[in-house]
Amino acid sequence: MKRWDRAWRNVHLATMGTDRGYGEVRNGAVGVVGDRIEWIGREVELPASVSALAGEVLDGGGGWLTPGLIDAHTHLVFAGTRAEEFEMRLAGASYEEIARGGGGIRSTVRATRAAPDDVLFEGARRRVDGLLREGVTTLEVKSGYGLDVESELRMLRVARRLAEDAPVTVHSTFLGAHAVPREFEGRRSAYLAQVLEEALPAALAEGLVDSVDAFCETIAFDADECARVFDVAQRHGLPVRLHADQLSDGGGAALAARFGALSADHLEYTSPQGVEALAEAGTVAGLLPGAFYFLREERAPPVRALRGAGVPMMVATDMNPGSSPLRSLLLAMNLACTLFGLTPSEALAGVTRHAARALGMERSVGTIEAGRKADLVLWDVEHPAELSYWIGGIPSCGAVMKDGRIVRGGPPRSTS
Ligand code: DI6
Ligand code: FE
Repeated sequence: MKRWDRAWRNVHLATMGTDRGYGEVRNGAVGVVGDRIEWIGREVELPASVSALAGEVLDGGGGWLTPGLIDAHTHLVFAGTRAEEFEMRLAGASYEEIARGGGGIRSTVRATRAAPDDVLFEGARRRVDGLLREGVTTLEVKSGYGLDVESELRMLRVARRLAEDAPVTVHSTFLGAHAVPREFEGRRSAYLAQVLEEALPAALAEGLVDSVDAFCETIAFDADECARVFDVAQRHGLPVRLHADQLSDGGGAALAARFGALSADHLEYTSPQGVEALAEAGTVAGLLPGAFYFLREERAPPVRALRGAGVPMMVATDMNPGSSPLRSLLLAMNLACTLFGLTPSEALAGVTRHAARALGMERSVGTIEAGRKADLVLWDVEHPAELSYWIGGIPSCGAVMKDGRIVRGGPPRSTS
């Protein structure tokens, strides 16, 4: 009886287990039992020959092994596109003007409510496939394009179905407080009551909610309204996250910190006081360069201040049809470096270690360490910096291991 089910050898490890850098282990090996990592280290330190230890040996061909990538902020369940609004914005209209004119989120709400479940699922599944090809093994999906009870539930059911249908862990986030729907125009308080007294409890009753988010912005909900959402979420024992300070300083970062949010995301307009509040609360800063780039924003998040205050920084696609139709997490990494000044190792930490923390999953995924899930990706690159270096046309993702089993790319070379 072999000690391990399978083992990787002849690989360099970017463990992401250190506060800085890649946590490199050159010429490494990893032992896997079931869905967990059992052992990591240099191959020369193995307690016996790898073939004596493992039922199956995977030869990484001298490539790099990283933790499975994590896209910790997506709105990838939706119907329709907003390509016509893209044309309007290129012709000079602003994102806010379009939203105030009945477009924006409400446009996608109309399309999503009208779409049958299977259409919603198939569209989301195609978008998930693109992430899987890039080595994503965990992702988050938000509701927020339904904005009535049944449509919000349908979105969250699709999110759960994605995890049943694909080799990916899905964290589902309730975002009923994304926008006020047309039928509640002028009746914001009544809409929030529906969100908090009907939609959220119904979603909880079906086991569809892992965390609760809100859009804190002049075109969405103010800090007091978001605080109402957080109060109810925490009464239900749910962690919270926030879309904060994206287009203006609405005190979102400080609000998120006050409630001990897992993460506060966007942060382009976050003040130094907001940065300090995030640092004190241990809240992760979610950097979403796709929205910054696509909306042609001019003010970047205060990355230097976040770094100096020791705030962990996560990077995600924010994949959504309106502000960030970005379907590549690797491109999000490149944009985070090029537009926000992250280093390549910070960008990789942003889609592994810190992304796991933004989902409250840091004890199970996000690093290559004994006891963590065996979610691993083999890359045919000479250095892990290539993952954020190439602009599109991903570095070849040689193989993906999810829960200890190869789910894509076939074993590099397997000897039993
Ligand atoms: N912030 C965003 O950038 C997206 N939602 C949010 O809260 C925009 C979503 C959309 O425009 O459809
Ligand atoms: Fe978002």
